[in-house]
Amino acid sequence: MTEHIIDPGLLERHNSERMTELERDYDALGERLDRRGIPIDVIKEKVAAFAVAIPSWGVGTGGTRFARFPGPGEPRDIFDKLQDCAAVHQLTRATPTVSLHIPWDKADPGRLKEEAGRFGLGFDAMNSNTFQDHPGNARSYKFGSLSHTDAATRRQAIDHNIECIEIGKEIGSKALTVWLADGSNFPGQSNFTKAFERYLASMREVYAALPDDWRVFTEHKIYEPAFYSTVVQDWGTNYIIARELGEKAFCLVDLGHHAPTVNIEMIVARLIQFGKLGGFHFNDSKYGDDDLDAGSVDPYRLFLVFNELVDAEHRGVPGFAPAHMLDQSHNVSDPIESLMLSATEVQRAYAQALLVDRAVLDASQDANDALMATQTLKEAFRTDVEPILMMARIKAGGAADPLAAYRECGYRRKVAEERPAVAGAGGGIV
Ligand SMILES: [Mn+2]
Repeated sequence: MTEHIIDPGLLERHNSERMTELERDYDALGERLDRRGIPIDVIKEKVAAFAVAIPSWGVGTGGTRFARFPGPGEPRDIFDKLQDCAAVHQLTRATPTVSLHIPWDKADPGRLKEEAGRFGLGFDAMNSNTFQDHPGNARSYKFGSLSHTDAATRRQAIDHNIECIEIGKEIGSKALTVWLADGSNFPGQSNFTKAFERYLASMREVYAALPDDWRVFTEHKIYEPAFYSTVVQDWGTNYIIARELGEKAFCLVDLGHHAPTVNIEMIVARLIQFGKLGGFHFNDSKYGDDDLDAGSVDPYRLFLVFNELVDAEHRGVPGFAPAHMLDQSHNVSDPIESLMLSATEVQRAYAQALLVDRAVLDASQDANDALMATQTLKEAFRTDVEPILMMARIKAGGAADPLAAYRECGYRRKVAEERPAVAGAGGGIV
């Protein structure tokens, strides 16, 4: 029996107050979609089955390199974080798994599994951390980790990644995500070729420790914290890594890890075409790796990414199963509110992409009818799919309006009383 974080009676009232209007809106949208040959219930079922993982670090208030302004009721440890994740999932029904970050979330695996199980949560990809020094580490990562010039430092980083796999095995995770901060700040500081050779050699050892049913996701990032060069800086390098390592290695696309003008949806298409798309870290950005809420700045770009995913789904690409994760830093909003809305925005982009008339799009592309092709995408993007999202959530036991229900239930006030303010709860940005 799953424990509820938020009173089910409150949710029932919340939903029943909105049901009459929602049914009318849903039927009206259903009629419109019917004219386009789209059965609304099929879209609703697909949306209901769509899930996105929450990063454990996302429920704490984030920060910048200047400061962090903690909010009330910050989670004190991974068990508080799991509780916050459960609140997000109960209201949205879209976030059944949590992605852990080691060593920030290190705890007894048995207890982790038990606590997550209480709330019906599972564990998504494990995230390793070799971008900062941890107490007890013999070697420093100041000048790198998996690609460090010093073999003993590389060893420490390799062992840490293997430890993440070992913990993950005990709690039911099936993937390891490796984001590498290694790079250089000065021209000449690092030999590009040697650094990449060392990285590949290290990753081969990590790869060898993967169980057969696991995947490893490597995450590229153009810059930061290194500002001149980064070892895994772009999708081309990432593709080479996945190809070099083997069939369990895939590329992870963090939407914020590209230059502002880069065509991310095309990268997604390329990785799908060559069987190396592992998954996503969803977020949004204006300038760099801003880690803003998914869909908050450029919802059309998010839609265009999902257009590629639905295209692959539609074509039945073999083995196509990308992992969906949020990776955001919430500096000025309540992290639970941001995570709920972001999960909803990702679902929205998926629902809109499902509405694209693929036959018309194909025909327009073949006929070089540029305007009709782009209008076909716009028609889907302009469709207000909110009634579908609401109905899918309610049917799954969530809230019609997660934000309103969350504010109504007083969860933040309650945990603020239970959790005295703590410093450094690990609102990381990766
Ligand atoms: Mn990321």
